[in-house]
Amino acid sequence: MLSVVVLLAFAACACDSFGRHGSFISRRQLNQKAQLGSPTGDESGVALAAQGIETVSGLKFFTLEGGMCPYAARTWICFLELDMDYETVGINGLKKPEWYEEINPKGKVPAIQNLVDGSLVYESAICDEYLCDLAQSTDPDGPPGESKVWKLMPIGPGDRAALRLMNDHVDTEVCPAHFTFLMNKDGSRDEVLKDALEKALVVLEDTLVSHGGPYLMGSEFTIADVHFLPFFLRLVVSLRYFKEYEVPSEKYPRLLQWLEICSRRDSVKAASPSDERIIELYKKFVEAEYGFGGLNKNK
Ligand SMILES: N[C@@H](CCC(=O)N[C@@H](CS)C(=O)NCC(=O)O)C(=O)O
Repeated sequence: MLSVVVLLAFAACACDSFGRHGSFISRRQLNQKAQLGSPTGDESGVALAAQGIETVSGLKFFTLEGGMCPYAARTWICFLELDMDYETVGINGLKKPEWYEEINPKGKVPAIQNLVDGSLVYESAICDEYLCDLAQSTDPDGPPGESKVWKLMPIGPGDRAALRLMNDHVDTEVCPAHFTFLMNKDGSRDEVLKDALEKALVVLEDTLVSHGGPYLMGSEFTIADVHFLPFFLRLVVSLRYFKEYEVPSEKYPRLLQWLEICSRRDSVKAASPSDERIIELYKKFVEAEYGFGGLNKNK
């Protein structure tokens, strides 16, 4: 049943075009380019994907055509925040090219291919940290010894662990609670499911308070914000439309303020679909008959 929903998502994503960021290369164009350099057509999928495209960084970003995938949105935001050069390759989710299995054996987006050293990276959380690792540098004017400059990641081991724990909470608690509530068709269970979601959201509200905001890790915008943003945006829009549920501002003032502040960033604007497109896509989820709870267990 899950695959039905995934297919619906792909169907909704497949026909759209990208927003203003990232040069879009279709599968057909990519294959044409690949075939030009591969007269015998017997190269591996990775080689095929790698041919014919040049960026300074040599980084290719695999995402769904249409740019609606919230996982890929995370990595997209990181590319933009880190000001990294990259080439976008849109994958048609309904008709994934065979070679894509060699980029990501799980067949999912996002994925990154580094043409310089051959690295293949997938899973959004890992892609995002990978980009931070690549962008990380040493401040020549810093104190003697190591003086690392990180963007989007804190430096201290404790902070880094806290960030990863928060991301884990989003994936394992918040996202499943959102989808379970959204998809529930038994009205008598709505209250319980709403409470479960609110309980999961309290952790993030409390974190904003304890870290002092305005961002989840404190004064700096980090991967923790990136990780939750695409999902919280979809949560707010979908629950308002389908459940007439507003995230209560008296209970979550910091969280709602956080969404507003983050939404002003160019990177977030670029990777955020309009409310209309979110509703259009989620209509397909909500109208599908299914028997599971929690679409996004981040598997
Ligand atoms: N755990 C993965 C989830 C990624 C994911 O599920 N992406 C969806 C699109 S939004 C996908 O590619 N699904 C393809 C499939 O399941 O075959 C991550 O964090 O990157």
